[in-house]
Amino acid sequence: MAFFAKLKENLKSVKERWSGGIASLFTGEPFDEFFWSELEERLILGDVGAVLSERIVEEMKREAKKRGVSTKSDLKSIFVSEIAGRLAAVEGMGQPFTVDDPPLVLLMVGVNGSGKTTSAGKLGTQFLRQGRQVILAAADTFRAAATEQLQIWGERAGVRVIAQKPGSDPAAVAFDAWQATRASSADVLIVDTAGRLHAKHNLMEELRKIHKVLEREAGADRIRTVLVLDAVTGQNGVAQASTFHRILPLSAVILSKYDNTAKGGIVLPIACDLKIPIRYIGLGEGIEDLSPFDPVEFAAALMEGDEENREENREKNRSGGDLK
Ligand SMILES: Nc1nc2c(ncn2[C@@H]2O[C@H](COP(=O)(O)OP(=O)(O)OP(=O)(O)O)[C@@H](O)[C@H]2O)c(=O)[nH]1
Ligand SMILES: [Mg+2]
Repeated sequence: MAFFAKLKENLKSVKERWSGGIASLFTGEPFDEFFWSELEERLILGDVGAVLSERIVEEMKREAKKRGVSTKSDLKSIFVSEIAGRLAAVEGMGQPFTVDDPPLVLLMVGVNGSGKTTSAGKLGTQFLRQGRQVILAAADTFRAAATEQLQIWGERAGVRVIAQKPGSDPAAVAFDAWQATRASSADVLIVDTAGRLHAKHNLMEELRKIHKVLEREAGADRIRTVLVLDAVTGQNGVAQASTFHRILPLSAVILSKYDNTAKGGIVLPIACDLKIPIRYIGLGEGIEDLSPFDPVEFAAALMEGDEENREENREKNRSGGDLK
């Protein structure tokens, strides 16, 4: 329950900064062209992207006409179902990984500092709590402190970490870790990798090599490539996701640092344009702070600000203040 409350609280803070502005558009009076252009603008400001924002607004217009809706408040449910529907249409959206045929291999990828190591630790903890035996692979051999950081996570979670010395071949670490997974009949192997800029060809090739080794040893069906995307990145995150997806098809996005972002609209282009499911969101730095992404709750939370805004307006009315 605390977990759910935290998610709600987090979505609330997102709403206050971005979607609060969206919710306040949907009050009372009949709508006009100005309403639609304002809505489109706010979607764009929230990282939804220009083309997709326009498409969402067009679809809403069509739906409003079809249903004969004439007031802004009546448009709310159309908006919520438009957003939730688009997100939920992506296979796997909001669904945590399951270990149906162990061992499951998760390859964590992403740009520098996106939250890969932290997310690997959080995921390891969740699997452990499900009674699964987990192994973490420190395949970030680039940064000297990286292995140590993963080992700290491993200790905290009570998970075994397979590592080699700094500078060694990350694909060799992945190979070793797979052998250890097999030898100990572990259920889940989580491979942490070094941060890499998606635009750097040689670094992306290195990633491909790690994947190739795992694929050869474990078989493609067991491997899930997981992009950890910093929610604060904004529109550049879409470019990141698109490039990683082209190099190695992604099974999931973990949207990290959701607690830090002023926006949240990036989930829409990731889902609608790239068709990658957002399976989890990171809600803080602690081991507990990873939650499945809930598309319906996300969409509904965008409208929750409305109640508060109305209350605020009522308050201003009572004190004779300006409603604006
Ligand atoms: N607030 C918040 N901070 C997070 C979250 N996830 C990770 N962080 C923080 O982000 C920073 C970077 O996290 P790491 O897990 O080291 O990122 P990384 O992708 O492994 O970084 P590199 O290995 O250097 O590429 C750390 O200070 C984490 O505590 C999150 O969901 N919320
Ligand atoms: Mg790391």
